[in-house]
Amino acid sequence: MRYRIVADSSADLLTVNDVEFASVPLHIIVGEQDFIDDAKVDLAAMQHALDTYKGKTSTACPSPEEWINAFGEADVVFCVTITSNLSGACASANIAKKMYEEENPGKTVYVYDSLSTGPEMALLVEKLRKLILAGKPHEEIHDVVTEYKKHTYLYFSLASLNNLARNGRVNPILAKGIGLLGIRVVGRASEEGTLQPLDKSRGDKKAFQCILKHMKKHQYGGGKVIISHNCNEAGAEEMAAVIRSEFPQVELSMHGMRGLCSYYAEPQSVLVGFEAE
Ligand code: X90
Repeated sequence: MRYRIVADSSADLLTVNDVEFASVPLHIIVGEQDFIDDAKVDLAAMQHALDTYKGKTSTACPSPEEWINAFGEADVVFCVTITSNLSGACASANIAKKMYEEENPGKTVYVYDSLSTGPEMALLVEKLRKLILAGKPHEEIHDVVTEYKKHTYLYFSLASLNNLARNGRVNPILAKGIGLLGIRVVGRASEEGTLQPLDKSRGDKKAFQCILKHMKKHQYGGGKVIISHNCNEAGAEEMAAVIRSEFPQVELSMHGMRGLCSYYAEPQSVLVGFEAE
């Protein structure tokens, strides 16, 4: 049986070691330009276009056909999507699942609505990878991942909410003043899979302390952490140092965001996905 993991590009993953994996790109639309969020996207050119274009910009989720192409020939597909409350990607994946299963009797597609994005999706993918490599049957993998998902979280420090507000993903009133004088909004992916702002902080340092405080409220006890950043490697390092100062043994990785997350979590933003109780 061929098992495959498929995730949309908001997970920031292009490859996953030792297992079959495919990333399905979302699209970032800047005027006439369609930046397809795959391995070839020029992130600097995209940011430049965003900084200079005066008109409306937006994003688009993958079509069911794009998902089906990514399912390939696999017998079992584990498909991880960005939150269904802010994107059509999950609905589109569910249509693809139905079509794929109808056309290929005996094949199974599991769709996981992450109710989140970025690093939290990457944690789910990593869990799926481990279970596949351990040779577990797909029914068991599904049960374990469904349970695991209840114990993963995503917090953010955002340097601007402009693109989120302009595209109707947060209330425009919230967007005011964020980014000016280094003001960050700290918040999390809510249980419904929406942005839940919690605090405003001046500067990264305070924002990261605030994130650690929230992690501990979730009984964070040193579980795995994935940090992503948009042009803020120093910030990601600092967030990591804050966590390590209290949890020196933590298994932690960091990476730069790909296109979709970079569009909404604008430059200087940092996302933190973690496992807790
Ligand atoms: O379908 C589409 O066009 C994609 C729309 C995505 C909208 C939201 C993306 C959020 C990206 C922002 C910070 C983390 C928020 C987590 C909330 C669940 C990153």
